[in-house]
Amino acid sequence: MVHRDALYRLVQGAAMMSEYRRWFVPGGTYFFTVVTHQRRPILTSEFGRKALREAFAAIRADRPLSLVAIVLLPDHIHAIWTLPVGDNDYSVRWRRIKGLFTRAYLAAGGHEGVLSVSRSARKERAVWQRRFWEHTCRDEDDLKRCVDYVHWNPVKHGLVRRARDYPWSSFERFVHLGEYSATWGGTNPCPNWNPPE
Ligand code: NI
Repeated sequence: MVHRDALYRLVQGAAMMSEYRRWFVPGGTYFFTVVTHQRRPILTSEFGRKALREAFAAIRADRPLSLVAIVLLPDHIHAIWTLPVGDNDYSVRWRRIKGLFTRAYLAAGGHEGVLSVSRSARKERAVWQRRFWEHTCRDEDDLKRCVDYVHWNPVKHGLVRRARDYPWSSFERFVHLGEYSATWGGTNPCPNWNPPE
C-alpha cells in the first residue's frame, strides 16, 4: 500500500508539474489582489458576479489574457493571469475591468462608498481601492504556491471549512484536472507566504 500510494503521488505530481509548466510564462505570470473601496462586500452577489464576468469577457476580447486561477471574495479578488510574451500591461487591463464593473454596478442602482475630495476632483467613483497588489511568479513552484493560495483563501477568511465548499473560485476546475483531491484545502498550504488579504 505504501508503495502504491507513493507511486500515485509521483504520478499525480508529474501531471501537476506538466500543467504548471504549460501555464508558466517567464516574466509574464502574475498574482493579483484587488480590493473594493472601504471593503464593501459587493463582489459575490449575483449582480457583482455577472458584472465581473462581463468585464473580463470585454477586456479579453480586446487585450488577451489567460486566467489561470481566480477567487472572488465579498470584498476582494485574487487572480492569476498570464499575458502574451512581451506584454506586461496588466495595469491597463485592471483599470478597464474596474471601470467596466463600476459602470455596470452604478447603472444597475448599486451604491458607491463615501467620495473623498480627491476622488471627486478626479471624477473617480468610490467602488474600488485605487491600488492593487501584484506579484510576478518566478517559476512553476512559485506559480503553484500562488494557485494554492487562491484556492485556500476562502478558508483563510473563515468563509468555509474546505476549499470545495466555496462556490466562487476555480477550485472545481483544478479538481477535474487532477490537481487536487476534493477534500484539499482544510489547512494552510503555503504557511510561509503572507501576501495581503
Ligand atoms: Ni484574500
